[in-house]
Amino acid sequence: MAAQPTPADRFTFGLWTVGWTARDPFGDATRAPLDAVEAVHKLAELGAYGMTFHDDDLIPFGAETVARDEQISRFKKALDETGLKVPMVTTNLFTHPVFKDGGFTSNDRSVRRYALRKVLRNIDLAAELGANTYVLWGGREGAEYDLAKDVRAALERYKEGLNLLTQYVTEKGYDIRFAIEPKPNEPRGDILLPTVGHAIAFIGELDKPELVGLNPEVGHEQMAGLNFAHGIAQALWHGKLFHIDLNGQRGIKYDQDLVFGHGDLLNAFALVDLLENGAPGGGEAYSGPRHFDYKPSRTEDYDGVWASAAANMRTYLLLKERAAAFRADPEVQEALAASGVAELNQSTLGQGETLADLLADRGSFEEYDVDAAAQRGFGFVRLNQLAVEHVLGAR
Ligand code: GLT
Ligand code: MN
Ligand code: MN
Repeated sequence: MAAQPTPADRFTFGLWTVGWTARDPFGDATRAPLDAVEAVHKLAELGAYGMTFHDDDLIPFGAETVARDEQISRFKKALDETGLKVPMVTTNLFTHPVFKDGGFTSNDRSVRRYALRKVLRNIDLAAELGANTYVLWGGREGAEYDLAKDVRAALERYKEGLNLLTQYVTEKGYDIRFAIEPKPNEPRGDILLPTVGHAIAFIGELDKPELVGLNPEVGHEQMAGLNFAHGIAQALWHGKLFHIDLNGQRGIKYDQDLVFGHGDLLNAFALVDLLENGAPGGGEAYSGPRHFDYKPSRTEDYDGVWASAAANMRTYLLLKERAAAFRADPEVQEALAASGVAELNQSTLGQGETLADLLADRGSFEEYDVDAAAQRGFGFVRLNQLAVEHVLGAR
């Protein structure tokens, strides 16, 4: 089994993932802090391609310029030694108490100005490190109380913030695009831009929509009871899948950030099939980094942390292998055809056919045998069983 990751697989990890010390709302940290340099070496050994970080993961909040520069140069040295890349960078606009009512959409204007400056400073570092995606997760952009947040005004301020960021990278000539990460709730009671769909609609209102896309996370859509593979298919269709956060989630509850595949495994299979092979009828596959945003469970020591990091990559590769076998199986191809999956690629009107032609086509309506057509069985269950058998390695 080819489940040994290499940099060619383009697996990346947030420094905040393997570096999570496992403090939660009910209990203290169960692990000692992890040095960024050690994380770089460990991830490289495991076969990862890159690492990502928030400003404050790498450089403690409020560090003096000298300490900041020193930490950046230690980090760059580790990247040089290992060849690990930094394809994405992001900003922490959620930990410090100043962000308790949000960054770009805080009711306090001075906080909004500070948040923008914090992001702009870190974009310079992202550009210096060669990152071309900048993620914006607005975990504190939201509210607990409906009357305490003017959502219309908050969206205006969010838009103002994004417009300033796209203006900045354009003026600086940076090759950086922004990726909004939706989440329905947690830490706020309700977060703005809660799902892939909300974020796509918002992007359409921006000055430079071509510079803004999405970083959807498996668990965040599943927390809202949504189908992640469907969300990703739509993001691809809009040309907006700029980045992705892979992890696992078991149903509608708090954000679990489990290892990829440790939640809804069949949906993870459909997702990997889509990312690797594109939709069954063609269309764009995903070419960006396969980024894991998970939390090594609080029960694990550092051996468990590194084992869980490896598990994310191995599970992805196993599913990739299973997806290739699924696609190559003649019985699957036959089942896809019988189910009409390929038929959905045919346009509903024929080549050159007009609306008037459709209206004149008696066979499509007046003489259409609705009852006969209603008899058709689609065979979707058989197709799904074939998928299950491929996932289980039974075929
Ligand atoms: C935080 C969050 C993640 C986001 C990170 C990027 S921070 O850990 O839970 O989903 O991707 O800001
Ligand atoms: Mn999450
Ligand atoms: Mn995430």
